[in-house]
Amino acid sequence: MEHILKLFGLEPDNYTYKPFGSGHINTTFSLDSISDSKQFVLQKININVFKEPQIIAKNIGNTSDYLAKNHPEYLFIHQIKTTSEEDLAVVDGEYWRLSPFISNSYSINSVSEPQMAYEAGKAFGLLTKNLHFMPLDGLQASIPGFHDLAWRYQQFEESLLNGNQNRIQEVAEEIEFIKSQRHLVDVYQNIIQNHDYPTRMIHHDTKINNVLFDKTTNKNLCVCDLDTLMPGKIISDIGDMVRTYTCKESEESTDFDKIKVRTEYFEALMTGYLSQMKSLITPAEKENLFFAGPFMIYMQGLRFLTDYINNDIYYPIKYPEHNLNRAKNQRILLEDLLSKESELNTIIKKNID
Ligand code: ADP
Ligand code: GN1
Ligand code: MG
Repeated sequence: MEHILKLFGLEPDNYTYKPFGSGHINTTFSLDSISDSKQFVLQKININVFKEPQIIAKNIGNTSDYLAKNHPEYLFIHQIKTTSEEDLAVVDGEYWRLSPFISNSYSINSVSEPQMAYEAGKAFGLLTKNLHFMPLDGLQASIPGFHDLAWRYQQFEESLLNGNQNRIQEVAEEIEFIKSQRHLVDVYQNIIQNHDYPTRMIHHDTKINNVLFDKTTNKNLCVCDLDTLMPGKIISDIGDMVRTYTCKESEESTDFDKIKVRTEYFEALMTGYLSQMKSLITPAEKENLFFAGPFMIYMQGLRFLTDYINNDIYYPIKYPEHNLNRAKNQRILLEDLLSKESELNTIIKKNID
C-alpha cells in the first residue's frame, strides 16, 4: 500500500485506508488523510476479469476529457494520474487506480422509495445524454462480449458439456427454464444487427449502489464504478435498473416468495431515465424498451447458473448453493416481470409519447 500511495504522490504516513463497497469483482479502499479533509477511492482492478486494464483507463480518460470540454458542469469521477502521468499504478503485476472521493455522498444497496429509483434513472439518463455526441472511434470493450447475450448463451451451452455433471443433474429445472426462454437471444441479436439501433457510451453496471446520492438533499450527485463504461446499447443500462430497482429483495435473497416487480418503482426509474433521454431515443430503441428488463435479468440468471455448473469460478460465493440461489432468484424475478408485460408497456407508453 505504501508503494502504491507513493506512486500517486501521496505520503503514506498521512493516510489511513479501509475496505469499501460491496462489489463482486474489484477490491475497493477508501483513503482518508489524517491531517486534512482529503479523501480518495483506491481500487485494485481484477485482472482475471479485466484482462487489459489500460482499456478501462482509456474509456474513462476519453470520457473525462470529452465531458470536461463539452459539459464542464457535469460531475464525473475522473482518474487521478500517478506522478509519472500514468492513469494506473502497476505494482507486482497488479493494477491500481485512484479517484477523488465525492464528499457529502452516500450510496444504498436496495431501493426503498420510488424517488430513489427516479433519481438513479435520471443519473444514468443524464450520463448517456451528455455522451450522446461523443466520438466512439478507437474505444474498446473493457470486457469483450460483456453483455453479448448470444455469447453468454454459448458459454451456458459449453458448461452443459464440460461442467460439473452432478450439478447439471441437480439443476435440471433451472436449465430447462433457461432453454425455454432462448427466444430472448434472438430478440437481442435482432437489436444488434439493426443499423437503426445506435451504439452509445453505456455504463453497463447501473446497480443502485453505483449511484452517489447527496447526503443533504438526497438527490443524485453522480454515478460511480466506471470500469465497464464502454460502447454498448441502452438496453444494458435500462435493463440493469429494472433488474435491481424494481424488486424489494436483492439478487442475494432466498426469500423467493417476496421476489416481485414493484410497478411503481419501474415507472419511477423509467420516468427518471426518460426525463433525460426522451428526446434522443431513436424509434428502434423506443420499440424495445420493455425488452431491456428481460434481457438483463435473463443474462444475469444465465451467468449465475453457468457459474454454478462450472464450480463457481467467477462470482465469489459464501456457501455452496449461492450461485444456484442467485440463478433461482433471477428466474423468479424474470417470470414475474414477464407476467406484468402489458401493464409495464402501458407505463412506458405513458412516459414516452
Ligand atoms: P465495486 O462495486 O467494484 O466494489 P465501486 O466503484 O462501485 O466498486 O465502489 C464501491 C462503493 O464505494 C460504491 O458503491 C460507492 O458507495 C463508493 N464509492 C465509489 N467511488 C466513490 C467516490 N469516488 N466517492 C465516494 N464514494 C465512492
Ligand atoms: C458484477 O462488480 P459488481 O458487483 O458491480 C458484474 C456485473 C453483474 C453484477 C451482479 C465485471 O458487478 O456484470 O451484474 O456483479 N460485473 C462484472 O451483481 O462481471
Ligand atoms: Mg459498484
